[in-house]
Amino acid sequence: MKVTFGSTLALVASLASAVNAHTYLSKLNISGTQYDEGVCIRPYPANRNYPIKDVTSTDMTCGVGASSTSASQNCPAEAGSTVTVEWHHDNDSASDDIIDSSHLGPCMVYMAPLSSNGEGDVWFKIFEDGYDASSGQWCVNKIIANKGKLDITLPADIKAGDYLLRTEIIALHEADTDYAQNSARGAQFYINCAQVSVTGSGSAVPQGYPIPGIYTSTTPGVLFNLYSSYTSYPIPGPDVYVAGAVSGGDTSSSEEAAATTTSEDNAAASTDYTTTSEDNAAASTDYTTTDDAAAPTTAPTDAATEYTTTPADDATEYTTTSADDSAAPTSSAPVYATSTVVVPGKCH
Ligand SMILES: *[C@@H]1O[C@H](CO)[C@@H](O)[C@H](O)[C@H]1NC(C)=O
Ligand SMILES: *[C@@H]1O[C@H](CO)[C@@H](O)[C@H](O)[C@H]1NC(C)=O
Ligand SMILES: [Cu+2]
Repeated sequence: MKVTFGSTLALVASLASAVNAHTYLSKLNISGTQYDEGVCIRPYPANRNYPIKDVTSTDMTCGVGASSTSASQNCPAEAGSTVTVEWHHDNDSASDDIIDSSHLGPCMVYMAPLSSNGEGDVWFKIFEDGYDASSGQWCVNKIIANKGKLDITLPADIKAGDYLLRTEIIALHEADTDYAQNSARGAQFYINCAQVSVTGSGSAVPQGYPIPGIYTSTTPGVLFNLYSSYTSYPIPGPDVYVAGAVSGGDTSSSEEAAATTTSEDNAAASTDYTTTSEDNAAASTDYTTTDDAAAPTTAPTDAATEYTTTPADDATEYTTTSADDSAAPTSSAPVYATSTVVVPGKCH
């Protein structure tokens, strides 16, 4: 009996310490107006600061259970304005410690039209900050130093309308292990969605990608050894959408048209794409976007193949090495496993 009792105490203690190491999105400050906890952030689950680890789960979209909830209002935000997002560990008291300093990793922000509820190829990345080798700082170091706050800028040219604003921190302290191989470890995703009503005269509809779907458990940057020596970190997911990179949301058709005209000379692809095809006007804009900027660095044979794949695949392929391409999904609609029970991650 003594042994059993002792074990129970140990388990309780370890669960308690796990709870004491996570984080959640608490507040927004949009162009100087503060929106307190919960105002336009989707309601929190019971254990609001727990991570998600299964990248195939629909919880990856907006956090645990948040695909079926709605915020009490959509906070107004002018396109191009600054949004300060603010994470907290336990609560929004000034003394809160934000996130455990063991939880090093990147921060990212994505957007998708609210009407999609985050389903489909709808997510575009608007911010990312990973590891800065010159200062040795991760995004997580910065938000701890800045009392949980991080400034991001909404793209200046996106079409007005209601959007989901999805914040994501990946804590890498157990990311040296593939979660699919060992569910006791793996990268920890801290995800929340706010709802914002964007105003402005823009018309851009950036290329969107599916969440879940943009990461696998072995995507570089999801699988990452924080305890090795490293000088850079591959931030996973599509490249950041830069205002001006698309006009009117015409992306895939013109990209495909342009790509087929230039595959004989991939080394010069970045030049070719601004000068060829009957879709020239659209192409020259499109090929300054995120995906294509990275394209010329891939091997010529891969590039020829990649440009004929669907746009949803491109984000993954262009940000990974050519060796990964054979593993990239060939369909824009991969089959996802059904949602599984969320197991709180072990924390230090
Ligand atoms: C919101 O942001 C503005 C502008 O940065 C700042 O002056 C204000 O103090 C912030 N509000 C809160 C409650 O932090
Ligand atoms: C905030 O969380 C801390 C534990 O981190 C706790 O001690 C404190 O009482 C909480 N404050 C409020 C207002 O809930
Ligand atoms: Cu944690």
